[in-house]
Amino acid sequence: MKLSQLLEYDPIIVQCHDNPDADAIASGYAIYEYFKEHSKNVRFVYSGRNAIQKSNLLLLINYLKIGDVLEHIEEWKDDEFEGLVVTVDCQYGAGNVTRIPAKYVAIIDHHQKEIENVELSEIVSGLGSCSTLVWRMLREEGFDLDDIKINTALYFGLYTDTNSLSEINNPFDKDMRDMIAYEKSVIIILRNSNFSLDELEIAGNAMKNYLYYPKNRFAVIKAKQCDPNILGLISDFLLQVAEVDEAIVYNEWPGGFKYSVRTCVKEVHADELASFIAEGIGSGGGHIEKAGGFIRRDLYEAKFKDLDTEEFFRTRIDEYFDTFEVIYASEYEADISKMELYAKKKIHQGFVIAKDILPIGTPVIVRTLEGDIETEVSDDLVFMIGIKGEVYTNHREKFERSYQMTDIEYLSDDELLKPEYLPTVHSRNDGSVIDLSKHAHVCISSGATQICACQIDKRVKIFTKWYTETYMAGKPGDYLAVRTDDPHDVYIVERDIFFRTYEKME
Ligand SMILES: [Mn+2]
Repeated sequence: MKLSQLLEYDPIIVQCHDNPDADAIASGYAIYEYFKEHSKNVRFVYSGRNAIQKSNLLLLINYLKIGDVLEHIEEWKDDEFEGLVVTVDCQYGAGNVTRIPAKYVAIIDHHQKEIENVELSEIVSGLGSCSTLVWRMLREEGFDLDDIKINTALYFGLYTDTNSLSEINNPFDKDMRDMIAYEKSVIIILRNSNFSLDELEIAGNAMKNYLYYPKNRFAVIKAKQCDPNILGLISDFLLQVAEVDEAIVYNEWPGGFKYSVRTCVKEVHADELASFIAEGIGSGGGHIEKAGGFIRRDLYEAKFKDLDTEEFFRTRIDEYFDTFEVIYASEYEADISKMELYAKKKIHQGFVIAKDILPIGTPVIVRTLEGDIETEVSDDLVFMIGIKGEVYTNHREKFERSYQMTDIEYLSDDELLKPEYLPTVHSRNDGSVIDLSKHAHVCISSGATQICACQIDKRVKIFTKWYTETYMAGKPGDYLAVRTDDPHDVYIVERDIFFRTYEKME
């Protein structure tokens, strides 16, 4: 979606997520200014029980002179809004943003995609901040980015959303960090106004009363009511304790519990844990290392009656660990006596010989809808594009054994489903971006590939032989597959892809 597509609407409401953070305010404000510039009747709003309290957000609002512009509305009491609601740094319909009934809806966000059916959507999950996304969209429109205050706000949005820029890995984030002109002195003040004295006391008291569970190395802290952003600061701190691999900090609100999750081991993604905690009683999500969520009190009480909240978090997190089987493919011995033999159908797929598009030795990120894959171009590396556009890597020799190469261009083959985000390869040397699908050709599986497979009945995380840093998650109903010619090539195939790709051998 392009920003200019939204110009046909009027009036417009730009809405941040509830209890907005700096990224939501900065990106929302930049969009608001864009609409103002185009003479739209536009409002800039956020919800959540409380008005913004956090010190640096108040300073930011003051700096941008938007104290009278940014409206806090607890809930929408009027009739359906006749214009367009644009949610920024969140997705219309998701749990972290109060619903404003509206005739038209648009989404601009950088979190994992939660909401599927909104046509006017720009959701780019790989980005460190929504500010980056807005910066990119404004540049595409040729919008004048000379406004130092907007730039400073956007920079601060990226700064706060990437753990003080320490978690930047996306080239777009890097571009903005390196290219944008901002007021450094303002950033220094903002980043050093993270706590109020009251909050210092809340955080200090909370930290004294941690609960630690050595078996799975997690710690839980219950804090008093405070700005939800403080939960993140406490959990960032808590995670840095050597004994702690997963940190959960929460507090109670009349409507439920707000919690923040931090993780630092590759077996546990924070977004997954956060969403597991809230399953059926709220919502949770975020990024691999940082996430959060909200549990609704009414649903919690209906399900757990008067279970102590400390006890709830403890049992829920233990359940999370019990629910998963972790498989390290390179040392895994699959029990193939319980599996059945399948052969790969003669299906079309895409492929690119890596060294044809980048020099050997180039460190790259392959960006796909499913996430990023980090690897290095080698003499025998082959990028494969599966039937749903999912990307994985292969080795030349194995590839040639299992597939027949053709001259058909990948994009011109109608048999292949094209994903909404066409995979790209980002060189980590110079930030250049190559559209993988434009270089891909079609290959046809020779049918020689045979696997043993069985349906799984619990959640599985696999560190495959090829990606040892991040796991591939499987859910009950998916298939666990082992190649017959390589017992350590173990992977998960989603149920619907499985039946389109493999057929049972008699
Ligand atoms: Mn954000």
